Amino acid sequence: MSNVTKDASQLEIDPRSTLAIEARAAAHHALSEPATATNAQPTAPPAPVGALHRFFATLRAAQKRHFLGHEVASELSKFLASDSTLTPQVRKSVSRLLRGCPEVFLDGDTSYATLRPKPGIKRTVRLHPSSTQLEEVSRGEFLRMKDRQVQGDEEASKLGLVIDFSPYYRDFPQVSEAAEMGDGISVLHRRLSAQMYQNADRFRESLLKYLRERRVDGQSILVGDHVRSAGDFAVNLAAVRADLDEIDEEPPLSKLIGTLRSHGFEPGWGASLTAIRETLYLLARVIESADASHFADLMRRLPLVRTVLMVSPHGWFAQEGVLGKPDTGGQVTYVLDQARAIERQINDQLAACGLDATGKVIILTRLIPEAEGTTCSNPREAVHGASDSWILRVPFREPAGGVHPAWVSRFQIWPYLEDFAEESRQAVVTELLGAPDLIIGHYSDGNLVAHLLAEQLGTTHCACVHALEKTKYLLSDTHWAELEGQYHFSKHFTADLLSYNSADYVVSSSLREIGGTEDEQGMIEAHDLFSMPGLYRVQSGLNPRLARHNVIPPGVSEEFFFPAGDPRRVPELSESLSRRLLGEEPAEGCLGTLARPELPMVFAMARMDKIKNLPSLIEMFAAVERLRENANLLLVTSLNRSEDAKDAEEVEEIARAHRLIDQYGLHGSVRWCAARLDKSETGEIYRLIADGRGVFAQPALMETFGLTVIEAMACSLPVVGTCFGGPSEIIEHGASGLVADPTDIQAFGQALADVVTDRDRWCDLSQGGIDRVQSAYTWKLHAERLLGTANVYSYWNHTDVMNRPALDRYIHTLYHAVYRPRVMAMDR
Ligand code: UDP
Ligand code: LCN
Repeated sequence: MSNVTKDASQLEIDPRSTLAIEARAAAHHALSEPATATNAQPTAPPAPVGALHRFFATLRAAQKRHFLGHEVASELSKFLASDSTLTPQVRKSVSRLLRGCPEVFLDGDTSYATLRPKPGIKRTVRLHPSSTQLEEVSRGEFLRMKDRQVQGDEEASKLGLVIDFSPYYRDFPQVSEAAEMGDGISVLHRRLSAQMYQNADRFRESLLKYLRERRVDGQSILVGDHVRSAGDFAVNLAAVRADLDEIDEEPPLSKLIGTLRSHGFEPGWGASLTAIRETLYLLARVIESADASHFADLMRRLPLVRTVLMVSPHGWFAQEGVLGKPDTGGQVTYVLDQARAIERQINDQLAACGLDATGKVIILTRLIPEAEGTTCSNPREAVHGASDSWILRVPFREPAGGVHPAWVSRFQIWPYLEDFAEESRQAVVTELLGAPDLIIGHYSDGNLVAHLLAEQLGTTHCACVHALEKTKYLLSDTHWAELEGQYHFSKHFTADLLSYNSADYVVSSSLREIGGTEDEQGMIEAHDLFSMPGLYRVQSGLNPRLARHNVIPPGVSEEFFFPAGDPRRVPELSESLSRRLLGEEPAEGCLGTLARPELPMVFAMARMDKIKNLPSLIEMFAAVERLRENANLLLVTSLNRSEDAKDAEEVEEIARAHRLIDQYGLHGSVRWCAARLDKSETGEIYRLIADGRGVFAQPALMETFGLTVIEAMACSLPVVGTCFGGPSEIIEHGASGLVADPTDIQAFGQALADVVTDRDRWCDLSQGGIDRVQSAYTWKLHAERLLGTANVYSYWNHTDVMNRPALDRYIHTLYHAVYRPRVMAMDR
């Protein structure tokens, strides 16, 4: 065994496991991008080898063998600052070469590194002391070297399972420019439609077949069954357009439908003469010319989705009284808001297409009999604010078939999911009277179930990511075996590989989730090349450059999250909330008496997970005098007593926070409330804190997106957000909030102090935050894009130009040979 093996207790969550944080000076790239897939290992161009030898020697002096991205970046900036012999040219090229490098290994006297010449592209290289140039090594060899560090030579040299998805994506379009990352739909569409136009007859036939098979409520739409050939289709199209052109005044829709039907067309092309003419114009352009942009516009306009199934099994899924409970946060808010927005968008689209039908959305989750006062034991519940959206709860089963009564942590959920999917399939088909038109999976467990259902029902699968645990827990791949008892990462990461590869398209909330930036590896990208020693080596897992990744950020509910100056505020709600949380004698569950209640509040509200890093906020508050003197700290979490918590991480975090308040003597400046606020109260607490010129703190060690950030911004409350993950993309630093490094206690604390002590700055950031959310983060935008994207992917899947059968068989094999046996061996 080598000296890098850690025991499980040493394994801390580290946000920066995949992130480099400094050395960001260089603006260009040292290596050019390979023309082919990420697996390609072209020859490296000359590198500043002398300087690299010296840099790796300084790493050796640190007595460590493995350096993660942020450590490489910080060591590199120290090295560049200390070595005065380096010429500017050499400095620049070393910085470029190692920019965003996710890891360096020192293996004996040879140094290995992963280089990232561009976001989403990795090279594996090594440097031997006697070498005069960097040597490319294969991904397999690189992973074997990594395993050697943990397993020792003998074990690591054995043949083991290698997972490699790259052959299945050989012909799949990929983004070539970093700027296109997150816009997979455009790239896919451009490339595939160009291919299709090369065989125009085949394309017309396939489009006709696709349109002819569309149904709404069992009724034929768009094109009638009797239009059999592409030739007839084109002739009929010209004829119907000519007839429509002769109509001068807007006739009733029934008459327009009569005209359509007389030429073999069915309803669904529009609700008015103008709309039908426009859509048929797009169709004519698509059939006659090779213009992909018309094709995308056409597909987005068509009423192809009426019923949607959303899958979100874990946590406590309900509309009230659950946020802040373990495993229960933004995803629940997101799914409920998404369901409402999607239903609304489907209804708008069906009406605009002239169809007399309405949309229906089912949210499938888990039924928890021991519901702790929530509605989680209710099998069917109407979604508030929607017309025909429902929460459908299906129980988890014990091996003998009985219902499992209690909540199950997201880390222990795996053995229940296959039975859950099977029972849910029947419930969903009964509820919708057939298969849904679209299945949206949420997070790892939801996407595994969505994958099983989509496969059986033949439906398009859209995967929403929310969070990827591998990037949250430092070294959770390499040291999976030690963590298995508590976290079951072997099942979790395998499920992620299977379901995110099987989904037809993947929706992320931020670019960080996909291919990251030039300085930081993205979260999907972190699943491209990794090893779980003794289990398998992943040579190509999730490729962030495939044109299946799309950034479609969520929004905030405008009903609850509006600016502080808005007349919709309810004075009674403000007063009662202020009394409950901020008053001299607060409600039960609030700890701490404030010596100077008139001071602005540094406010944080989050789950008590390690990753949320709330105890560090206490340290920041204590460490920066300017902050302590000019503000109070308000924490709102669902629990504030360890003895009430059931989740192991929660127990630890609560205890740590209490210790820090005692240690720094912060009584008198901290109010800590155990509360579960409903949405109107949440909106109002942000506004109350904004009334007092406070600030919202989001110091997470890693945040996939961060709904609280946009909620606070929408409510006029300036935010200081973490530089790790989504918040750094939401907040334009200095304009709509501040971004700071939460591992730098002083820096984050100073940023908070800057906001509360400078009135002009506060006003600018407050207004900047409102503007940012209103222009970029609305649910309407989200629903329009998500459904438009679904139409396009669903068409391309139908045409089978993406070679799915081989990929599906590989996923099936891994499910049965790797995932399932491990899951079946778990207790339930
Ligand atoms: N939330 C809440 N009470 C809490 C903690 C969180 O109401 O004690 C809500 C918060 O308003 C937001 C969501 O839960 O809507 C948290 O979402 P975010 O994306 O910030 O974090 P997550 O918990 O999903 O990691
Ligand atoms: C999960 C997270 O960790 C958050 O960052 C997101 O905002 C939330 O899901 C909703 O997507």
